[in-house]
Amino acid sequence: MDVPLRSSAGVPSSRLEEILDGSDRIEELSDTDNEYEDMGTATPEEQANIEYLDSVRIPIRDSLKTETLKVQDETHEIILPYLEGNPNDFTLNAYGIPKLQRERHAHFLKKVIGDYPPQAAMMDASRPWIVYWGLQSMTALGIDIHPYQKLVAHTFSLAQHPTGGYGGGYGQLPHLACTYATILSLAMVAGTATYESVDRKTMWHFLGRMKQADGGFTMCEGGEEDIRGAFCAMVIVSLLNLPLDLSQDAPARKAGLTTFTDGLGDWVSQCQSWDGGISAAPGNEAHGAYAFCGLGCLSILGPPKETLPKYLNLPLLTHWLSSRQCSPEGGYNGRTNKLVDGCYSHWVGGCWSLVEAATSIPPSTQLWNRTALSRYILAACQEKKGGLKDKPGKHSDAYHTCYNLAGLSAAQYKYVYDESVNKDIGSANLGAPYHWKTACGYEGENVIWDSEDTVRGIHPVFIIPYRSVYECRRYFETKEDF
Ligand code: FPP
Ligand code: K
Ligand code: ZN
Repeated sequence: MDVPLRSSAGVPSSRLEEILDGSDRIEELSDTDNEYEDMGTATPEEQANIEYLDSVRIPIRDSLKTETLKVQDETHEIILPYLEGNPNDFTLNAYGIPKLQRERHAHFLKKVIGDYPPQAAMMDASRPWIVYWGLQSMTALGIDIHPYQKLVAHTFSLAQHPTGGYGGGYGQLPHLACTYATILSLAMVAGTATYESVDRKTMWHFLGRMKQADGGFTMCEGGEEDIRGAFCAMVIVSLLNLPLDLSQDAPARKAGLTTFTDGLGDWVSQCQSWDGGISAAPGNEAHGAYAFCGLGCLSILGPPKETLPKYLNLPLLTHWLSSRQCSPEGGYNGRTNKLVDGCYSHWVGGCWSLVEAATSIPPSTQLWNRTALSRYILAACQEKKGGLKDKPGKHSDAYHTCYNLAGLSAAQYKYVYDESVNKDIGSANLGAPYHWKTACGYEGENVIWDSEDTVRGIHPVFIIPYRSVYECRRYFETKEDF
């Protein structure tokens, strides 16, 4: 169907009705438009808001009445007031958009990293994640995390398992997700003693035990094999500069595999679904979080220009990714017919720099709307008490704070892959991801943030600061094997 890309203005109402399937939403849309036209006294900022909202009200409607459509409509109703006005009474920037509420978020993050009451015991196995999300959010806001260095190194030294890898805490079995969040946290706080606290040899054995005969990785011994495992394993092997050879006790050796990377690209390839997205494991439903894991894994296996087109159908993936941006909300959803959520600002928004590094899409091509995403994050996902969240009506948490801020960075900066970056490191063993840099911050007419609302640049594959990534790898490149 030929759907107008701009507002309902100028579209005959019979045509609109046809497009909107005669639902009561038509009345609402045209009423709202009339309201705007009648106002006449809008400030320039209000006028810009009105024009923006008009431009994203794309009335694509499913004619089938379902529960999905109902919650979708309810979600619009909850979110629109935050895009149209300022219900939180936040300070506004020069574009009439809530400023990044730095002090509120800093206050929230201090509590995230601090002590927990006894009721938090149920989250114990997620402790490495909470530390990672907290520290990464702080660095994105430019908060110095050095005061936490010793505490973080000590916390994780207790969670290291004698057989290799990290669990959620002392005595817990090692798990790839815990190990991933731990290594990223340790890389962020950095320092020789921190780096040296990692037992690379037992880590190498642990990762060897996760490698499967079909090329993928399980999350823990006897656990599920999915694309998180493929990504987490590559992040760890690469950052710690571990030998690529599988240990002799690795079960995948019995199937003839000899390295961590054997069969991995093909395994990721099988995770691309019929609609172009990427799923947790071959045959499953595509999801934004897994799309990022798949692209991240391939971007560590080699330069994105080589590995992405080799293992993925990129035009189909690009279509699927761009279909994740929700209208009129402006943020992303994680999968087809589901709701917008601030964490997908990163899981989907963060995919673009990896995809762009693999294709020759001219910079003028707008594959996604950075303005709309930033608006969603700043206007709808900031919690008054601090922290960022899924959507209005939800509470803020460390996870959504981390990934909203990472998504904001993806909207605000152009990250590029450039072989001439860090010529001294990354020449061997999964060295591709050490050649990224920030080309520029976005500016011009699509910018709706003040310079004070910009977050720090973030390494687009590892989602920690560039410096943390490069220093860590540089340190471990001085090691011969173990
Ligand atoms: C669905 O939740 C969410 C998933 C199926 C994926 C969750 C995975 C991650 C967040 C990423 C893991 C990444 C690493 C690196 C370990 P839902 O049904 O509640 O949400 P939805 O409706 O938005 O799909
Ligand atoms: K969700
Ligand atoms: Zn979420």
